[in-house]
Amino acid sequence: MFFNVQNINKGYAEDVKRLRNGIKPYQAIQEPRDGELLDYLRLAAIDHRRMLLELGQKQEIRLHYGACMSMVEITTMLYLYWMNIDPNRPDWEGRDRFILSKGHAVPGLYIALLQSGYVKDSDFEKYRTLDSIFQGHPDRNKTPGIDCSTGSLGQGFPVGCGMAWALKRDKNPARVFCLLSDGECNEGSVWEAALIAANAKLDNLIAIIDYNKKSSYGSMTDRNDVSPLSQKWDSFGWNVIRAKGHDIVDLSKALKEAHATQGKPSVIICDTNKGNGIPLHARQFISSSSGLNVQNYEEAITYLNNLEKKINEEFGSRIR
Ligand SMILES: Cc1ncc(C[n+]2csc(CCOP(=O)(O)OP(=O)(O)O)c2C)c(N)n1
Repeated sequence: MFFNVQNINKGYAEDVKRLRNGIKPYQAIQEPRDGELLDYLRLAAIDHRRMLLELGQKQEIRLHYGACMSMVEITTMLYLYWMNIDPNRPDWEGRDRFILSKGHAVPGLYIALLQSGYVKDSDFEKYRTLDSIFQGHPDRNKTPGIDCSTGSLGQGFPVGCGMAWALKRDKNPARVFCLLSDGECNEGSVWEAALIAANAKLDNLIAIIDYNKKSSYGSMTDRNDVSPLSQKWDSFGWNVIRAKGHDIVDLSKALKEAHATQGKPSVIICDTNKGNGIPLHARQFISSSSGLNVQNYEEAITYLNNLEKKINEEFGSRIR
């Protein structure tokens, strides 16, 4: 096994999949009805974070922890619950498409692909070697489940617009989910594509912005600020939804609203924390691809273990 974490805990993604089985796609999560599912999704997000930390430590790589940790609930929600996908058939025509336009956060996408069943634990042994399916940025020719190669910010989203347009033309009901970063909204290509998508009424396109308000070297407001984001997207003709990006229930409500919106594309602007789950990142700004020393790594694992314990204690009687 590459990830020890799967031995210590209980593989919460499997529990999510068991409960998810039989539920039609695109249903909002409701409390208290879906309490157990919700708890497992939260726990799967903790697993995801621990695996990211472990990957970084084992491979001694600098893996954009901030960017990856910021989007965990978003990809957990999409891959384990929301999207209409079949990991056994990555090329199935009817699948929803996901594009990680903020391609530097690809380690997080690889973990989501592992948890949902596209790739195996053992695939991580060769992580970022020449013949590995896992490269430093998303590569659609190498990794099952990846629909678009990205890495140059501002590139994936326009491709997503083209995909959504083609799906509409082919009368394919699949959706395109495209995850962008806030710093990426500095790219002109984002706004060209946003304009086209609204004019083409691509209501099968859902842009999700990981709005953590920090870019590579500091706060967005000190650089080329993109605020007010909501007003900008609204003026480009998009249906704008605001969500708490680490809150599974709020994300599910936002996705439901986007799903129900007709005649225009939707953007979900998610308020997030860069490096969420790593105490060091909460204390101070850490530049984009910095590693973690052993002390900060262990502190993060302890923090996540305590969070897991708290969820299990609060909901334990229902869970196991
Ligand atoms: C066109 C382009 N310019 C520069 C980079 C280098 N780069 C990698 S990550 C990053 C910024 C990270 O901040 P942000 O876009 O806000 O994403 P976050 O890490 O917060 O998710 C930059 C400039 C790139 N990948 N593409």
